Amino acid sequence: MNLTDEQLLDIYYWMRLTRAIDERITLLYNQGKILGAAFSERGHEAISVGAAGALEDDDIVAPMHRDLGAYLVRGLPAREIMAQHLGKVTGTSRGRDSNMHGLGDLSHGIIGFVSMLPASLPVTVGVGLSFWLRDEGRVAMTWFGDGATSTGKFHEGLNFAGVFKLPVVFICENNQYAYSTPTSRQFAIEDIADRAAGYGFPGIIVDGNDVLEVYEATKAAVDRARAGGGPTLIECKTMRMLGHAFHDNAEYVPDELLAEWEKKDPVAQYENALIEREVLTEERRQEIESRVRDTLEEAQAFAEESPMPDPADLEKGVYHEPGCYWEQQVNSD
Ligand SMILES: Cc1ncc(C[n+]2csc(CCOP(=O)(O)OP(=O)(O)O)c2C)c(N)n1
Ligand SMILES: [Mg+2]
Repeated sequence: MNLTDEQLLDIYYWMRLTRAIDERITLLYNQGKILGAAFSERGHEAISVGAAGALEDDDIVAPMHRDLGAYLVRGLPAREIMAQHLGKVTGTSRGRDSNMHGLGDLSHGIIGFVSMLPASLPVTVGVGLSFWLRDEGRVAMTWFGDGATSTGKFHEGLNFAGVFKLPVVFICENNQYAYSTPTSRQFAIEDIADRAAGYGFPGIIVDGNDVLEVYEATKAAVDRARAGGGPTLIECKTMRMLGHAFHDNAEYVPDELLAEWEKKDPVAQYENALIEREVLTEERRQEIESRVRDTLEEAQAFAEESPMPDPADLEKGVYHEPGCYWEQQVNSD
């Protein structure tokens, strides 16, 4: 591991910021300020931050609904993420949605998240294909859950990437549940990583609660992809610590399982490791915490002060074919 102390602390900052925003979103949801559903990524911070941190600026990512840290690490401002959750015009979808759906910004190399899972996966493979055809030395990365691996898009996407040795890194967040479906009802194998062999490239298993392990494995996969070695599937083992979304109390998840994983909380675990290595002093911890708080409060204030979208703009930014059924309806009024 050749990360400097400052880089290690930078990772800590992103993990703390991710957790703080996640907790604030929970609070805002409970206060009824979030329109529609909202998702928590609690327990997934090591995967989103660790994997996104292994990329270069001009690489492209397609994160999903439990990857708040990836959006932040890639430079999407916290204030836009907060505005998105409050359905404000300053959010990334300009008020057309009010949670992770629609989160994205190509100016930060982030493909907008689409809720049909895993719709972003074949798109990421397409991005990898364009990088490969143009010999650009860039890498595409996408995240998806254990449930997403049962879909045709996953198998077709991985197969295509394997055949052409595309520069793509697949990050699977195996959090043991897809809504209420446990992995034992999802697939008949133990490890999703085994599936990569069927497509002719490596499948690796990492502790998804250990940010440095996620970072190291991802960095190796990214370097390999950039050098023309082809794709890698990285299965990050973790646990979904809350319900599928906040409306789901997840009573189908055994308490003992949650208690066991709570002890492996990725943020607390990393903080303790940095303290033990004497990288994180109390002074630095307080300084980072105050930066996190400032960013969070500024983001929430910005979001709350932002206007709701103007109903007259409803059709702006929405694609429809000239002369299509929808346009005919509008014109016939
Ligand atoms: C094609 C499709 N089918 C069903 C859904 C509804 N749905 C949203 S998330 C989800 C579970 C996803 O589980 P997983 O892939 O394991 O990701 P996790 O939410 O656990 O992170 C389902 C069934 C959807 N969004 N898209
Ligand atoms: Mg899952």
